[in-house]
Amino acid sequence: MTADAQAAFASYKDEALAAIASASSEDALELVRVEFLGKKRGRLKELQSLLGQADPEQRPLLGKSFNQVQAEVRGALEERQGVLARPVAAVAAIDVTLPGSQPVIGRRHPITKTMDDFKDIVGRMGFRVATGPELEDDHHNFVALNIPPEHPARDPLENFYLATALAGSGGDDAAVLMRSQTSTVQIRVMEQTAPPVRIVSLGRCYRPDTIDATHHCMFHQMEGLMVDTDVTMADLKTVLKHFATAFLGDDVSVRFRPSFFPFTEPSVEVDVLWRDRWLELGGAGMVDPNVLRHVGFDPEEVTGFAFGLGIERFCMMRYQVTDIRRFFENDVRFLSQF
Ligand code: FA5
Repeated sequence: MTADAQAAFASYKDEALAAIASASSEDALELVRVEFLGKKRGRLKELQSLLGQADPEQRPLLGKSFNQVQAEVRGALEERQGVLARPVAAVAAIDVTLPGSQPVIGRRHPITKTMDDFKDIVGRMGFRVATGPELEDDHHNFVALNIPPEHPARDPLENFYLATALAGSGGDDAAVLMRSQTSTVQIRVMEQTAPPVRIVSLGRCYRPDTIDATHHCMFHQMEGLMVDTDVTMADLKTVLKHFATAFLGDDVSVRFRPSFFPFTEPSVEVDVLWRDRWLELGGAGMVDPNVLRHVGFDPEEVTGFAFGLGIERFCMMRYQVTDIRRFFENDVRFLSQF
């Protein structure tokens, strides 16, 4: 009987320790506890009854073994409980000096990605990237772009003027606003560079437009400017056609519609036909002689074209995004699709 009881204790212990080690959650471990240590129906109960059947003189020895086995199983269970209760990250031994084994979960925002693609495409056509400030003065946002003081584009309802500017008198030269277009960079570049000029500038613009599926109060434009001795409207269309084809594919047509911008003459709206739909993507034209004179260029010697394209609109076409607001909501379910 003693040998049988000892064997039963040993197999109880082996099975209990194996079950504890393989329990992978606190719930699973609780089931193991009930099975092996439960007071009412568990396996412990069977062992106790073996003790009860043993000869009285053997009981002290068997009782000692029984207590040892029970303590060992209980100890293993408590240790496992402690491990399973800890957060996963703390369980794994982390060597922070090793390279990360997780796949990279961060990615470029679709607008950033689109801007990078734009820079690649126009870079191949010889355009270098220029930058300019997002907070602008009256001179670069309006005056040098041939926008007179009474022009509606200067209206406070059309622009985000800063408080200092609004406190000043109307038409104040030092007025500061959040730039409403990237055309400001044309001026900044021409002020610093002698012809020939071939630049693009990509960045944020701000307008108090009503926000809807295709308009936002903050959006991005790509400005293009080329000035040389004999730049023509044909060059403008060729560059835009190459650009649109490189970004959207071969099945693209570009159309010019007559329009008006104070800083170009003639001026056009640029439409793109893509998958049977015409979409307006920006404005363009030949740089107005007044603008060239303003920066010290001689309009008898050089001509130029300029364009300003809405980056969100291109991005929406390419990735079939139907609402511009998605770009700025920071919803990872949307952003992770790109
Ligand atoms: C301009 O901003 C001119 N500066 C473009 C230009 C540059 C003309 C150089 C001539 C020479 P317009 O206001 O049309 O033009 O804006 C150009 C493009 O910016 C629009 O076609 C559109 O794609 C985008 N855009 C304008 N407003 C918004 C807005 N609220 N939300 C999103 N995109 C906008």
